[in-house]
Amino acid sequence: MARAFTAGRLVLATHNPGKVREIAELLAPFKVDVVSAGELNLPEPEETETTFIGNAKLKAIAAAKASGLPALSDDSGLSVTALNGAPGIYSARWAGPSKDFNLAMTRVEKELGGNPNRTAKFVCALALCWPDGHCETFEGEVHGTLSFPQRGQKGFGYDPIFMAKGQTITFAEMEPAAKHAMSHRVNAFRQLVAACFKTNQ
Ligand code: ITT
Repeated sequence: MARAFTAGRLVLATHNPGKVREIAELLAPFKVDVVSAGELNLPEPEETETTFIGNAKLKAIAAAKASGLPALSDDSGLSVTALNGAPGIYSARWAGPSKDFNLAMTRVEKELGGNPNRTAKFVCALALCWPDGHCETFEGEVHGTLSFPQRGQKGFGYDPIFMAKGQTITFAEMEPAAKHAMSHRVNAFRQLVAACFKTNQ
């Protein structure tokens, strides 16, 4: 059985403001006081693992040990079928040191070239880790297609080029609540809540 989250305070082990916003919104119905790694001035660990789950654990363990509080991390990315799953765990790194996602999305389009296969998925691994090193991990996905040029101003990262299956607008054109109804992050978050947050509702 998964370890229950019973503390009143949780560190969001991410330095990505888009993730902080989305995860804080998802946690809002629960009685949890949320503080981000940025607010605590925690260092950004190097992502040395080869899987989303591995990197999520590494980030949450680092934040939990540094803060003495349970920490929730998110390792996520875009996986493009015709690019053999790239950029995948390298999704943030494709944006370069200046975190320029125009650059990253242009690279995806360029590498696809004339390939007609535009299917892709977003993957999100969540890790909830405690200062003693214990972790609970969850993975969610949302399948869809890529669409160029970019459309929409909402969301973050690769949202302007991703259309979930059955949708005609990109994630960046959707209201946050609509993205929350179907996203990879929500999918993983629902599993986390079912396993660890039962007593907090
Ligand atoms: P942290 O490690 O501090 O959490 P990061 O941005 O480096 O921040 P990742 O290593 O997990 O995070 O990189 C994932 C990238 O994938 C992220 O920078 C986004 O560009 C992209 N991504 C993840 N979820 C996304 C979403 O819901 N919409 C659009 N892009 C997303």
